[in-house]
Amino acid sequence: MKRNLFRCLGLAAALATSSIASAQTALRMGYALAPAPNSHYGVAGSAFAEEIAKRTQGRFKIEQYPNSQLGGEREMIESVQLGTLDLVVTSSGPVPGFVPETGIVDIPFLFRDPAHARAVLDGAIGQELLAKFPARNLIALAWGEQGFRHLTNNKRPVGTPEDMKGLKLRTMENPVHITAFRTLGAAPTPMAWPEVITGLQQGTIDGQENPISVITSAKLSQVQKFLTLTRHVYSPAVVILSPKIWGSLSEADKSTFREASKTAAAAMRRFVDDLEKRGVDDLKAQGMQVVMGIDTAQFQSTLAPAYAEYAKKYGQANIDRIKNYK
Ligand code: EAX
Repeated sequence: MKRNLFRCLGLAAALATSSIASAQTALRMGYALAPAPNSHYGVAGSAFAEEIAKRTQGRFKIEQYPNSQLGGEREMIESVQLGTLDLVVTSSGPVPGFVPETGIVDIPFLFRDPAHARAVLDGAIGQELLAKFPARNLIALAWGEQGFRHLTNNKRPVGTPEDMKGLKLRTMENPVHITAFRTLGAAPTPMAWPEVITGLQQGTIDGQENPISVITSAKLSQVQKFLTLTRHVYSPAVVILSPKIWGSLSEADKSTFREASKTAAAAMRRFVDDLEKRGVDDLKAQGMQVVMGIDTAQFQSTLAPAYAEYAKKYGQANIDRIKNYK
């Protein structure tokens, strides 16, 4: 009698466990840098994971794959498009290769400051851009943030466009950036992030450009001597979901995923704000020689031919709409 009872209890427990397991869907999320608390991507990933688990009572579990484990950002976006990866938190770098219109946000010296950039991206303009992703088989949930990009290199302190001449500069796989650095006189080399550190160590590239958030979390002071606070581009991030997953969600869960991505974006922005306060001092303490600023107008006038190309590609009215946004 007792043995039957225990057998029934065991069966009930097994059924209960398997029903919880089958009721839980694990989603894989990839990103380029360290997990929380050591990078803005990790902070976004963990904030998203916690929010999803809480709001869906554990029906969804986010499994994070940090440190470019699943490849460079372009590769991860392709995997999300194909449905072999569920989520990616990526920089805007490779995105114009999938959604061409987004390249407008990568134009040098377009955004005045973080508040301007956040207002544009969270407002009508930014939401219009996110709405262009589904036609490219990607679901963009929210704009996150990396911060303003700066220049690092091993050759010399850079203070003017003249100093850029001939610099073998790694850029993201982004046509707007490649045009900009070629126009400034550098030798731009588009390269996926996972190859950058080795390239700098081996001298195949002299420098790269990234926000303080990336320079610190990737410990670039170990492979780069000079930093110039160029603030040449505001670098957004974007949380992208696979359309395969999106199509399987109820309306309520779709709203939950959007809200959780906004929570992740807010966590990213807080992380970047905090790092901007102390990141340069930390990099100086780690031995980097820092040029604290440039004559932005001088760089902008050198970039005139690039701006003419951008106006042709994106429309001067669209560029001005962002530039003048209050
Ligand atoms: O982690 O490829 C890049 O430079 C991007 O900023 C990337 O997110 C770095």
